[in-house]
Amino acid sequence: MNDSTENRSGRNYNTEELLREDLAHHMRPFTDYKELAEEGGGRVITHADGIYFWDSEGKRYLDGMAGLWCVNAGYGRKELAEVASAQMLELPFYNTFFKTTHPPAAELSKLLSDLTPANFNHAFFANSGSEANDTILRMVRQFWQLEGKPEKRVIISRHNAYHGSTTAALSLGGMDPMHKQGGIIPDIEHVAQPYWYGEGGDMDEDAFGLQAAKAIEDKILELGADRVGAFIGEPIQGAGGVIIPPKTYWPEVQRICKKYDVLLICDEVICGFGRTGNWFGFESMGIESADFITLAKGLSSGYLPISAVMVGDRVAKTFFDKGGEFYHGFTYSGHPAACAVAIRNIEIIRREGLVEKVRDETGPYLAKALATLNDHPLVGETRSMGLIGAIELVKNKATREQFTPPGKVGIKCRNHCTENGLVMRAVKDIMVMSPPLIITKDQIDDMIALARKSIDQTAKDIGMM
Ligand code: PXG
Repeated sequence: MNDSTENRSGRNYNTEELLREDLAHHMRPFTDYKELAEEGGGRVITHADGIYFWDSEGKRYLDGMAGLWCVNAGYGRKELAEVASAQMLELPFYNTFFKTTHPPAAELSKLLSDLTPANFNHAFFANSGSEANDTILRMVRQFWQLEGKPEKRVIISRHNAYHGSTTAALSLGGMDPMHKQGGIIPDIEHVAQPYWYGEGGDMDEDAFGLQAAKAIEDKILELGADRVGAFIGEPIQGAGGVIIPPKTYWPEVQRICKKYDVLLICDEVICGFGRTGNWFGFESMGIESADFITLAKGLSSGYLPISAVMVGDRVAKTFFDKGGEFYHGFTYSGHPAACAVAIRNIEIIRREGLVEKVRDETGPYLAKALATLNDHPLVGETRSMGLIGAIELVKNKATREQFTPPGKVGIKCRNHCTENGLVMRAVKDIMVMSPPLIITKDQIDDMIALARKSIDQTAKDIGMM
C-alpha cells in the first residue's frame, strides 16, 4: 500500500496553478465548460502503476475503468515504453500512403490477421476508434459501389450505441445528446437496443433478445434490403451502460444480416483484447463471422493511439479485384511507434495469459463479487462478462423502476467512489467498470468493497438507508 499523501512521481505539482492554466487554455473533451469554470477544477492525474493512478495531491485511485476502457495490460509497462523509444530512434515516422509501408505496420497487420477469425486477413490502420469507424463507413459504401449496388448505402445501428465522436462515428452512434448538437450525416438508421433489464418489461430475456433482433429485420424490410449496406453493433455496449444482450440476440442478428446480404460490423473497441474473457467480444456473443471488426483502445493498451479496421475477405477481395484508388487515409495510419507498441502489447497479453485469466479466473470472480451487492436496496441488478461489469442503481428493486430524471443518483455515487479512491463511470444511474486485465482477486475484493461503501453513502444521501 502506498501512502496516499506521498507523491510517488517524485515531482511536486502546484495543483491550483495547473488547474488554473488548464482552465484558461485547455478545452477538455465531453465537458460542460460553463460548469467547469464555475466549479473550477477537476483532478490532475500525474502517474500510474499497475491498476492504480495518482493525482497531483498524491491521492491514489483504484482504476476501475482502465483509463477509458483501454489500459488492458495495466500501467507501468516498461517494455512498452522501451519498444516505442527504440522504434522512434530507428524510424519515428514514415507514412503508409502511396504504396509504401514499414516493418512494424507489416508485422502488426499479419499478427492481427492471425489473431482474428480465418476470414480476416487485412488491416487498415487509423489512430482512434472513431477514425476506424469512419473508415468502415466509407469502405461499406465503396464496397457496394464496386459491387454495382450503390443504393445499398444505409447503415443500421442501435439507439444508445457509441461508435465515436467524429461526424460519421457520432452519426453511427445512437447518443441523442450528441445527435442534438447537429452534424448528423444521412442514411444511418437506428433501431432498439437489446437492453433487457431496462426495457424488457415482463418479457422473458431470450424472447426479448429475439424481439430486439427483429427490430433490425423490420427496419431492413421497411427500407428495402436493396438499400441497406451494413449493420453495426458493439458486442456489449460499453459507453451505453454495459448492455449485455440476451444470448439469443447476436446469433439472430447474424442470421438476419446473412439473409438480406447486409454486411456485419462488430465494433470491438471496448470488447476486444480480452475484455470479455475471449480475445474478442464476438466470440463471447456467439457471432461466427462478420465483415468488419473495429479495433482500438486495448490494441495498444492505450500506451499510444492506434486503431485498426479488420476487413473481411469478401470486402477485401472486391477492393483488390476491382481496383480503383480508395481515397482515404490518415497521416499517422500505421504509425511505426504505435504499431511497435501494439505488437508488444499483444505479446504481453499472450505471454501472461491475460485472456485465459479473465475467462477462467478473474471474470467469474468479478461476477461473484458483484453478486454480493444484489442484496443492496439501491441495486436493481449487477451484470458482467469477463472484466466488464455494471451495477444498476434503481428506485425500486421489485419493479425495476428507474430514477427520474436519470443520472443524478449515478453522479452522487460516482462522486463518492472518487472520494473513496475508486474510479467507476456513471452512465445515467448505471455504475460501470472495466478494470485492467491484470487485476487480482484481492484487488477485485477491494474494488467491490469500495463500491459497496460508495453505494451505501449514496443510499444514505437519498434517504434510502
Ligand atoms: N467504438 C466504441 C465501442 C467505443 O467505446 C469508440 C468507438 C471511439 O473510439 P475513440 O478512440 O475515437 O474514442 C469508442 C470509445 C465513455 C467513453 O464515456 C467511451 C469511449 C470513449 C470515451 C468515453 O464511456 N469509447
